[in-house]
Amino acid sequence: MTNMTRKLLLLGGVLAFTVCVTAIVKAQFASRHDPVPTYSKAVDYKDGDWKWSESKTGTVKGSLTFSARRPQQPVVVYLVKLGADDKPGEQGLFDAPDDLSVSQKGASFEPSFSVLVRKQKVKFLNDEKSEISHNVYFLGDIEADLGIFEQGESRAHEFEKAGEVSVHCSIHKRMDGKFYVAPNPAFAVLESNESSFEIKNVPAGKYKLHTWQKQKRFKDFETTLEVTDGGTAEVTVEMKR
Ligand SMILES: [Cu+2]
Repeated sequence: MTNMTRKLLLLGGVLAFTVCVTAIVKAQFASRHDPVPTYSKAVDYKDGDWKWSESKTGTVKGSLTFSARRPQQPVVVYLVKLGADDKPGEQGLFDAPDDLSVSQKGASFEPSFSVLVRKQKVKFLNDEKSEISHNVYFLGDIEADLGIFEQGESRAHEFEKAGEVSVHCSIHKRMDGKFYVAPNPAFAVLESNESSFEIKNVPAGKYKLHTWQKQKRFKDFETTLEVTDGGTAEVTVEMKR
């Protein structure tokens, strides 16, 4: 082997190694910072998901502005339907989306972050390769303890209430996750690189728009808006310190 060949081989090896490491780092980064919301497409559904008595629907379109650098974390924009007295009213009937399955392999929740909608069920699987028991309990706006369950078992919970949920395991202190349960399907999840949203097929009526941040660096914003049949309500969501 000539010196040149040796150098080329070495260079090739280093290159392959770098590509490999980059891919691994990227995958890690993706799982930590690019959560995959299971229901982020808001009301872009097949017929019948929103079983409101009226079929009049409109769109809510908006953009977010930030008074300072935003964290690499998603922001959820969601609508709460108001009643005749301008207080939160019935949120309407809608089909719950498919169950979300959460793996517990390697003593970590995967996905560790998700935006759900009320009535959605989450199934926690103890899919460990060896005999490791897990527990699941919730803290926050929804509190519950699903008990301890062994390898191969699972526990499910249906989220009736909207709000923020921290997910923990009493056995493994470092196992944690976070859910945000939206009150109805009229919401949008904006990843850290997104600053505009569109929520379609929103039943006509008055709403309060709110924000929820995975990392609370700004004051949450809220405003009242009206959705008219075939109309588009435009809103600027100002996230300030
Ligand atoms: Cu555990």
